Amino acid sequence: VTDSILLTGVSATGYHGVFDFEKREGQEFSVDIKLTVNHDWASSTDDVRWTVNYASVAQIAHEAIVGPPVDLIETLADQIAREVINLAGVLQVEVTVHKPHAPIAVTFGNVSVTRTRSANLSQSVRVALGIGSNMGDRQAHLQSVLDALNAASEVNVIDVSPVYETAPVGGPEQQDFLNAVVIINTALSPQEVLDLAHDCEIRAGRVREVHWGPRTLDVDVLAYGALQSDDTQLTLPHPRIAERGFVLIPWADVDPEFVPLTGKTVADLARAVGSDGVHLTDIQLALWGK
Ligand code: PH2
Ligand code: MG
Ligand code: MG
Repeated sequence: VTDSILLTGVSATGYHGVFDFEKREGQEFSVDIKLTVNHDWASSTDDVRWTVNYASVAQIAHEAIVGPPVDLIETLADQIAREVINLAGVLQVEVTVHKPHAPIAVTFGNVSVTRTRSANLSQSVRVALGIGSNMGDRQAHLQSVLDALNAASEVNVIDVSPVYETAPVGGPEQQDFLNAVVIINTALSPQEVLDLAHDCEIRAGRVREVHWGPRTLDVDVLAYGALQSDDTQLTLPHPRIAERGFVLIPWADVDPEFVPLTGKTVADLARAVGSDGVHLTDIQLALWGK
């Protein structure tokens, strides 16, 4: 990802420094912050909720400057970096703290320190994918999703549910499905996850002939962290999860405590919908791919 947000010159009087007179009299501190983010989702929705609000970032920097005095600007930079990296969607942050009037006995232009922190991929967004197949080698099609996810960069495959054989819900008369749910952690944007899901479907030779008809492979994004979106391309959480045993039963096996809908865990939703037409198989998918 190469998108960024640059915020410069957040300045205020602070009382940081090694010397007593610095803590007593105070002086100007100025902070620059460079965020590495992913603009895909924000620009496609034009919605500030899907990006990092730079006003919140400025607020964090300002509060650190005017907050409790510390000795070193390194400490100040790190405090700001720690808080900013925890904002949802920040992949990396570079914080520079300037102390333009530092007590230095010779003429100088400026002095600053920079602290960089990266989001740990294992702390990135948790995504649930529902996978299904009812044509051709169904098990091989499901396995191909795990293979593709393992090969993708910025994706950590966390878990895969047991495989269930399920009666088709809706659509024309068709064969039973094999269904499972995969949990990944990823730094990809929702749009990138959707693109990856579509790549998997295409590689399995999917053709979209009949709406809700038989398919070699269907990969649905069930949830992207706590993101709620009514984008027509990608509604999140997936709009029909609450009615679908073939999604909820396997999902409850791998992430029962996750809360996709207000106040209801996956386990709650699975209990409510029941397991009619959803039968456990002994098929095991290879989590780390083949
Ligand atoms: N997918 C559908 C419609 N109906 N039924 C089952 N049992 N499994 C599916 O994956 C499935 C379905 C649309 O995506
Ligand atoms: Mg589907
Ligand atoms: Mg689909």
